[in-house]
Formats: sequence, C-alpha cells, structure tokens
Amino acid sequence: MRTLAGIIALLAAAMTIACASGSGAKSTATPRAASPTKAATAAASPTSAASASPQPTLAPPTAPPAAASTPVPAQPTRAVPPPAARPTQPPPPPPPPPPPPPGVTLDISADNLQFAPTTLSAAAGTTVTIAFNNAEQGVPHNIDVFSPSGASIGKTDVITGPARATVSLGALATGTYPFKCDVHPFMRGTIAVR
Ligand SMILES: [Cu+2]
Repeated sequence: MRTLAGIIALLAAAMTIACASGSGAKSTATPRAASPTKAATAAASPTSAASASPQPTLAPPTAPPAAASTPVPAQPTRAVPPPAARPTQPPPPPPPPPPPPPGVTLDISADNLQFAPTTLSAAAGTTVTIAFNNAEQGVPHNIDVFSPSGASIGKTDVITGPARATVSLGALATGTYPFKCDVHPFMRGTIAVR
C-alpha cells in the first residue's frame, strides 16, 4: 500500500513538474515573440539614424577638405616664385671689368757713374714704373726713389752691369721725387709729377 501511495505521489509530483516546465516553456515563448518586435524596431531605428547621420557628416567633411586644399596649393606656389627669381638674378653680377689704370714707364740708365736722364716727369695719378738699365760693365748700381718728404717709395736691387731691373712706384701725387744710387750716393736725379 505504502509503495502504491508513494508511486502515486511521485506521479503527482512528476505531473506538477511537467506542468511547471510547460508553463516555463510558455513563458520563454512569449519573450521570444516580444524580442523579434524589438529587433524589428531596432532595425528600423538604425536605418533612420544612419540616414539622418550621413547627411550632417557629409556636409562638414566636404567643407574642411576644400579649405585645407586651397591653403596647401598657395604655399607651393609661393615657394616656387623665389627659385625662379634667383636664376634671373645671376646674370647681372658679371660686370667686373677692372679699369686698367693708365701707367707710364720711365727708362733710366746708369753709365759713367751717372744717371741718364737726370730729370724726368710724369702725370699725377699715373702708375709709374721705372725700367732701370745699368749699362756700365762690371760696375754695380741701383736706383732708389724717394717721396717729396724723403721716404723711399721703391728701389731696384743692386745689379752689376750690364743688367736691367724694374720697380713700380704706383700712382704718384703731385710733387718732386728725387732718386739716387745707393752704391754711389752722388748719382742723383728727380722725377717731377704734375
Ligand atoms: Cu751707382
């Protein structure tokens, strides 16, 4: 008896469990129906949001690129002109023709222990070069030229004749420039610059 009653109780319990599970399945089924609707609404909302969002986003991007593109080309164009101007500038520089200062060469000889000539002349501001010719065989001479104030402004080496030497005095100011032989101080002459 007790076993039959227990079996019945077990069956009853099983029935209740089955009913509970059935109700649970029904409860789970209802949420499934509700979820599709929510998904549909969600799908609809995203489409509307996507259509609305693209329009504002498209307008801003187009405007910024145009503004950025205009400044960028302007910089390259500004950089390009300077190089073009530089090539044009080089041509003018080549005007350095050194003006050859007009010069004069004075020929002075030494022979018989005297200069010839003893008096010479040159134009003021003219570059003066002396071509010295020691024509005296076996005798050493030179020519040493002095400024009006008495300072030596140029001389040749002492050379034994026959021999030649030159000395440049540069451009001379107006005045009288004496010259002499350092070996024979009594050998004298003058250059008059006017
Ligand atoms: Cu001399």
